[in-house]
Amino acid sequence: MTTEHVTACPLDCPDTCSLTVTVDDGRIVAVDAAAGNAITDGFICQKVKHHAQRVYAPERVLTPLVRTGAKGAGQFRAASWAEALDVVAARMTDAAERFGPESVVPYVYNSSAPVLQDEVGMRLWRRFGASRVDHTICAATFSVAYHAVYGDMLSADPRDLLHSRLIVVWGANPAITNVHVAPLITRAQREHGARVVVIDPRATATAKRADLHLPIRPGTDVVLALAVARELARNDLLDREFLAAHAEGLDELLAAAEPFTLDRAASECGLAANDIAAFARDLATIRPGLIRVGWGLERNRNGGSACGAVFALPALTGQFGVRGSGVLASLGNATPLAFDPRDPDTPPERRRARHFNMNTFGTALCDPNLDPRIAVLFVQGSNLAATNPNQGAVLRGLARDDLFTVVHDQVLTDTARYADVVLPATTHFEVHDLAASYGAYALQEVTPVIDPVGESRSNNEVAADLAARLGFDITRYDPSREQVLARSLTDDGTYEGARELRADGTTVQFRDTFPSHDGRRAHLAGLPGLGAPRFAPLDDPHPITLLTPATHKTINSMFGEFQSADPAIHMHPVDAEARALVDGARVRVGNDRAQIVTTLRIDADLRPGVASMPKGLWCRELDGGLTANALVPDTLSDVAGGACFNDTRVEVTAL
Ligand SMILES: Nc1nc2c(c(=O)[nH]1)N[C@H]1C(S)=C(S)[C@@H](COP(=O)(O)OP(=O)(O)OC[C@H]3O[C@@H](n4cnc5c(=O)[nH]c(N)nc54)[C@H](O)[C@@H]3O)O[C@H]1N2
Ligand SMILES: Nc1nc2c(c(=O)[nH]1)N[C@H]1C(S)=C(S)[C@@H](COP(=O)(O)OP(=O)(O)OC[C@H]3O[C@@H](n4cnc5c(=O)[nH]c(N)nc54)[C@H](O)[C@@H]3O)O[C@H]1N2
Ligand code: SF4
Ligand SMILES: [Mo]
Repeated sequence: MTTEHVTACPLDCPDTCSLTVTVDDGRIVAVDAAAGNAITDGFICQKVKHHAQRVYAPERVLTPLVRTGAKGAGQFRAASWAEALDVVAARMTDAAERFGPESVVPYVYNSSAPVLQDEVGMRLWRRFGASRVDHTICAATFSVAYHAVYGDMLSADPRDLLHSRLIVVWGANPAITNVHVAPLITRAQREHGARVVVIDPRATATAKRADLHLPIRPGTDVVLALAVARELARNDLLDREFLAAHAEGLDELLAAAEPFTLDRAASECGLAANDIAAFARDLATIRPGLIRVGWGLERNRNGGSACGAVFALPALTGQFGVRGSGVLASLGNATPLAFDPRDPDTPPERRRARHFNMNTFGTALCDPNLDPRIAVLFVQGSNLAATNPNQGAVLRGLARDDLFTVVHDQVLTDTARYADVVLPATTHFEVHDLAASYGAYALQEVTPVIDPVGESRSNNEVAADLAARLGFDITRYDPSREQVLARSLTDDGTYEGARELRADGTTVQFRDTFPSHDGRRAHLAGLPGLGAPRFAPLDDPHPITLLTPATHKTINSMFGEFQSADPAIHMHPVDAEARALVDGARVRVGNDRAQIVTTLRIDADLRPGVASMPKGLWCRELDGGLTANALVPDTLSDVAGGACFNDTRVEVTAL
């Protein structure tokens, strides 16, 4: 019998589509768009159109597994849940007794899981007294910078792009990463003559259609933003009335901007001075104007000051208060859901635990002097072997004989291959939950459309199973949907209320939503370090900056099971010629951390000095088993300990 079900896509993508899933005889046969969602607007991405292939992929984990071969070899035998959970609970208890509970580390990310899938686990890990892993790998830098300038002010609504006459796309690639925003930009251009400015080192699809493309040198966005601020001030283009009423820190911002003349910015950013001047004029004179800030610019040593300076620009020109104006950032704070992970049973001495930064986790895993050393690692909703910086250290750490690793995942990822015990996880087609969006005003219901595949269990079920084995009062860890929801909703945020969230599509900044700082004022110079950008020494022995942007084939590393992005390195013709390299050549890409071998693609869409490889590759896609992440440094951004993926320097040589 064939049935159709409506659900939502909770994957780590801003769009959060409404889905129609066709099920035949208990199996998913098709996934497509569901009606009634203005953002989804009748289509979904090609990845999720083929999501059934992933649900039934040969890599899908169907039963608990216990390792039989060497770590990393991916050799396992099937085990029962009872056996697997007994072993995990025993290892956790043993580690806690011998080294203290902080020797147990839950590396739990779950950015592609429905929102409530963390609820039971968050309280369990705190009750246990485990170490914590801070979510710094993505958006931490961006978020801290946004908060410093605007506090809790909500993002502009992406649907308002149709009202914009100026659209600035800064360090974002909507045609790939936010596919329902790209057509809104094109419509604004075609139907309303909106002017589009794209600031990106690569000529993305959006950049190619833009009226002005500023192919900025990576990591210099703070210089560009400050030079624009200075230019606005010098040409009397500041909106003094708006600034007096709604902002603080103007003098500080302009003081930080003072050294960055047009000429200096042109030389640091690798842009034409008159393009920078034209951009400044556009910001002041074309209204309403909206800036879509992506995550490309946060991922380097200057990421925080860059985001902070960019976020301040629309305030300088008063681009707020009407539909089609403002900053399109993350809507992650728009959903009135909040769970309180402070379990009332948590003993006071366990309320403070040691924290790890995700971006330096490989080094931590390998560190023999850590006190206590990491003895038990529980990974859930992350494929850190493929997605973390400094992949070499991550893999060395995962290979440690004295480390006991548990991976709860849907498929046998690169990380799972190193596990002692693998636990099979449900997909969002198998659970009842919620999908909260970071790119749209929508909270949607995720409904189970099929039974759990194999013996897979949800995150909340696994946490409850462990709580029971660890001897905790299991009534507090009830994983049923009713109990999880009851514990998760804020007083004023009923689920029904949340679903109606801004259904009229009008969240206009400085009209419906304001900065949460005192007096509801923006803090233009809210971040320390603004104006003191950190640059690489000119004699860097590895002169090429390697970017690793998202691709249309995968969401991070998901879907790599059946459709990998091409692992080739793309390089500008000038750089290839200087190294006597031809298209299709096998090349070595290396720096002090690693050497990897791949194929060269000559690509004039890059700026000279910049190369690109896809993010999210599985290790098996490259001879030698290391991806671009082996080249990525585990240095941190200037605020929030953010990742520096786009601050990778390499040299490329013929093999
Ligand atoms: N198809 C698909 N969609 C996704 C994802 C995916 O993997 N695949 N991932 C999701 C996730 S987790 C995230 S965080 C978002 C990311 O969404 P985006 O931020 O849009 O994606 P990125 O590809 O990381 O980077 C965007 C652009 O930044 C540019 N860039 C790199 N360095 C710099 C710089 O220093 N300055 C400037 N101005 N630009 C720079 C890159 O060339 C790239 O075109 O996408 C989400 N959507
Ligand atoms: N080189 C480079 N690397 C990057 C980036 C970059 O720009 N360049 N970007 C980074 C970014 S933006 C991000 S967000 C990170 C993401 O990094 P990861 O979080 O490692 O992302 P994924 O590879 O998608 O891994 C998520 C895993 O969660 C599993 N999963 C999904 N839903 C569930 C669930 O309900 N339960 C359980 N148990 N498992 C589930 C999936 O099967 C998948 O294996 O990667 C970062 N890595
Ligand atoms: S991954 Fe993004 S674009 Fe694709 S279906 Fe899910 S929400 Fe929509
Ligand atoms: Mo991300």
